[in-house]
Amino acid sequence: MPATDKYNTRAGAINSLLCVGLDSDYEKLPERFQILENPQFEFNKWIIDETAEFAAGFKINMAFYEARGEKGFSEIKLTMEYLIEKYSDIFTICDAKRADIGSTNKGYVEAIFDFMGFDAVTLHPYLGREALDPFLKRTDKISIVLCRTSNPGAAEFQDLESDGKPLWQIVAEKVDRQWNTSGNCMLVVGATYPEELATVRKIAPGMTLLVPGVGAQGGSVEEAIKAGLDDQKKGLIINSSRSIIFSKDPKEEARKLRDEINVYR
Ligand code: OMP
Repeated sequence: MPATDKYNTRAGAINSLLCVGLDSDYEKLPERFQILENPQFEFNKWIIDETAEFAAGFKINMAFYEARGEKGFSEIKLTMEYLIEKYSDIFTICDAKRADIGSTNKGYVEAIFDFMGFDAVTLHPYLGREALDPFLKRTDKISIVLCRTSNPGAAEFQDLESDGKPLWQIVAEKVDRQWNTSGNCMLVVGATYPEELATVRKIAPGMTLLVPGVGAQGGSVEEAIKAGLDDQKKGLIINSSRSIIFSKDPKEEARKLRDEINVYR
């Protein structure tokens, strides 16, 4: 099954556009997990089991694992093995923000898609389509390209204009019209920029958008949903990490956010 279908099937089956971010910073784990042999994996396993019924996707940001060297890397692998074995219908995103020259990208493709088994990866577009080819030609997987990021300083480069258009709009147009020939691209647009999100939706009416920035970063769920839904009232992957996984009750927080998203659909 193509990976876009995998996301849509799961989102439809459980009526949810929620992606739970497994940003399992070791320092922030409850002590009962920190003392275990595989603390990040055991924590993830607990979060996954608690939130899976509301999750159309899980996103693992590699930074929080790479910080622990080879130990962290093995805990991503354990987490992916668990997801593939127990929740094979849930869409998995490796948030690595990769991209290099083409020959180097081949290594990232093998590590992320084949060794770890993710369905999708986040990529920055700076090196251009030619360099990203090893990702794009994996038609069984999804390339999620950064378009308008959620951070306060996103404008520094992304708002620079060429032919009267900001760079993020050019990225949205290129990915939609030239890179997505196999239907295996998505775009990242932060919930913290709902106006830009609405513009990206106009530029790319049929594209699925990964939207981080609700919860800890303060983006409005209502504004993001209203700005970003496609004409089928779908087409969004709403990610929240810290505000779910480090809350008192991750299950309840995931349920609340799933329901809040659905209210505005
Ligand atoms: P919380 O702010 O804790 O919900 O985490 C947001 C997650 O989304 C982190 O893993 C970020 O690295 C990631 N993210 C952004 O916050 N902003 C972006 O523009 C893009 C991403 C991403 O690619 O997922």
